[in-house]
Amino acid sequence: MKFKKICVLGLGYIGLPTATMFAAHGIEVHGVDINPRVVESLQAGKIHIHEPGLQSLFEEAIKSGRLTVSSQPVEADAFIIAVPTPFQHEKFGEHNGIRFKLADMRAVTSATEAILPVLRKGNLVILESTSPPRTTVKLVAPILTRSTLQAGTDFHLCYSPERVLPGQILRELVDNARVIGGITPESARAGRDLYATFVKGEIHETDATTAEMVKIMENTTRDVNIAIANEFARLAEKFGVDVWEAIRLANLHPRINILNPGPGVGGHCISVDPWFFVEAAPEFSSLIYQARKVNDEQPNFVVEKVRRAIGELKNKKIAALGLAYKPDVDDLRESPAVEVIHLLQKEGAIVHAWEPFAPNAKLEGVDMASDLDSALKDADAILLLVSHSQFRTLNPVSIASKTRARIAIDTVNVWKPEQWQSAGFALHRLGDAKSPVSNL
Ligand code: SAJ
Repeated sequence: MKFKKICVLGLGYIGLPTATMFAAHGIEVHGVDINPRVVESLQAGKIHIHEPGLQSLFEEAIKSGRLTVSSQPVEADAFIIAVPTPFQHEKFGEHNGIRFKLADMRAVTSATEAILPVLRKGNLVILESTSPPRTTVKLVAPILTRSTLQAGTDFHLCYSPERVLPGQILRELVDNARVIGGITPESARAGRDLYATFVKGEIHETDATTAEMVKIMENTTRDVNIAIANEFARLAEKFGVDVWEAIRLANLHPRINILNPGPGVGGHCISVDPWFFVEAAPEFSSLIYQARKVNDEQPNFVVEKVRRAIGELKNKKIAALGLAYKPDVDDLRESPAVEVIHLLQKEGAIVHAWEPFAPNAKLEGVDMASDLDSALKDADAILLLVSHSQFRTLNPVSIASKTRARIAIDTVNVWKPEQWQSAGFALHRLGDAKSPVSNL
């Protein structure tokens, strides 16, 4: 199948790079977003997210005239839906005493409905949003069928998960293998033809529900693996061990690859997607559920660590470094760092937070510093929550000159204990019962 024009619904972390990439490869692209501020910013040539390399590629696409943006879909050969599928914040499901989060599919529903007036015979519709198993056949197809066109016969319908890592999206969009699940083999083939425009990785055709499951399985596996790393950190502290050293040694085994403990699992993917399995089949998801619980509880473990390092938390001033959900991104969604700050404040601590990737972010109940120095000023302790590159290279001697704090807590294992100790700090590391050395 040949594609001259496509329409991408949802211009966020996935939709915007995807739309830009198609335009950069000669396809006429119309991007749609329901947020007027996003549309306005993009129409003015400015991207609203931080992703290396994207701004310049986007500018070129806009200048070439191949990429346009508005709030309404237009007729096209193919439609890609890349809208958020978060979980509901107020409603929960329950099964045999297990309380689980529920997927909020409103954005997928309304994006699909928005396509209805412009859907034509022979079109291809692709859902990219991570979705519970069977969403394509049970939610998207019935909505599109309201057009009187039949899914699979009059138009093609696919599910194709995005698998790109924020921070490396442009490279991974091209190089990663793609899975395309069609509701018919012909749909999958049409999906392949579209993504082959720029994908250099292998493209695998399958059915839509398998593709949905593949996506959730990937992120669930990572969640479970991080949960076990977080449990190892707790166990190491109990047994007087440095978990980072233990992990390094365990990973010398040819078939072991333990991930990194940290303050918890955040972002809009890994902390959300496993719930899609738990919601769909709680009777078969007990391990997945437990892993979610371990990771969601990790911010509490960090707060306990801080308490052990500085004693009573009430009225203690803490400089919290990093709010993003992971290193070198500006995304604060479901960030464990933010959760740690809220919990510390609940205990009466006074937290001043510095996030270099989102210095102007407004977060309810979080006191944002305007720069590193003002976060450090008057602090009793420094708490590192995200291993942004610029935090990794901080010079403890220079930090010591900017603050009276002499206690530092590193939850992500990037500061070198000897360096911080010789600069006068007691450095406490998450998962390391051996730090600080002076306490041995
Ligand atoms: N984290 C740890 N320890 C680790 C690795 C990560 O605590 O060893 C934490 C991070 O700090 C972060 C969270 O886990 O809070 C998730 O970060 P991540 O880098 O593992 O993943 P995401 O959410 O940025 O991207 C994931 C990727 N999925 C997998 O690696 C299986 C990406 O390929 C997906 O495209 C993306 O989810 C998505 O959109 O689903």
